[in-house]
Amino acid sequence: MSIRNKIYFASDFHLGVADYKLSRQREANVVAWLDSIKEDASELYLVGDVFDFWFEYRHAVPKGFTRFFGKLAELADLGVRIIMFKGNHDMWMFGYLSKEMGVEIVSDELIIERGGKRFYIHHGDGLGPGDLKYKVLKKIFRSKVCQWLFARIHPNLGIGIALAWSRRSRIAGLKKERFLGDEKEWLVVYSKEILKREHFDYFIYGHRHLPLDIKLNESSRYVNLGEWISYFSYAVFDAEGLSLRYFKRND
Ligand SMILES: [Mn+2]
Repeated sequence: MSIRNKIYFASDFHLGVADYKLSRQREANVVAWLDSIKEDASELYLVGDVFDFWFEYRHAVPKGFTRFFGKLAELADLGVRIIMFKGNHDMWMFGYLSKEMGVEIVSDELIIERGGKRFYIHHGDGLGPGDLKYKVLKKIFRSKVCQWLFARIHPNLGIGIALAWSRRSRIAGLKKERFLGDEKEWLVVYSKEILKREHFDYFIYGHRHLPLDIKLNESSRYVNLGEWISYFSYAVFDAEGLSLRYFKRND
């Protein structure tokens, strides 16, 4: 009988980019990682942009990701609680993953308390100063009417357009992000704003595509989960606290 005493966090696998072959390699890394945590994980938080594009139609879902889904289902069946956040690339999850494997879907932020610590978790899109263009787009993307209209387009065309759009994004270039400094890192700014009103021990985000572990004050940290094209980064919380790690396959 294994002891499930660790909580894992990862984000931005962007399954689907940059092409089929690269995506399958990345998927294999993700699956190896999931396999390595399946015995001691109590909870798994996938903090957005797991897919480079995902849209659920009433009776159809995008092709691919079979090994990922298989491993995720295995974890779910073993009793690991799986929580998936909507990212800016894959916010169109409407219940398929919940029905198939009990995955809990989070639309925006999630506040949890574990081991006496308070966590603020969010994919990280549309927060903090700037990026007005995306903030408007997010309203459109999240609108029920627009989603209904998009679902009326034949999937071959709809998914085709979405993939073409998605592959013009930052991550598709496979380039590493650079740290901007505390004042310009918008999720640092955003977290510090929240701390003025409310205490959190940990702020956990994805979206930035850069693994970060930044001290915000004496008792708060901002951890960015990075991405899985260059870093294979994730965070784990256990009796030792929260730490940012890098997965290395040993096969
Ligand atoms: Mn992303």
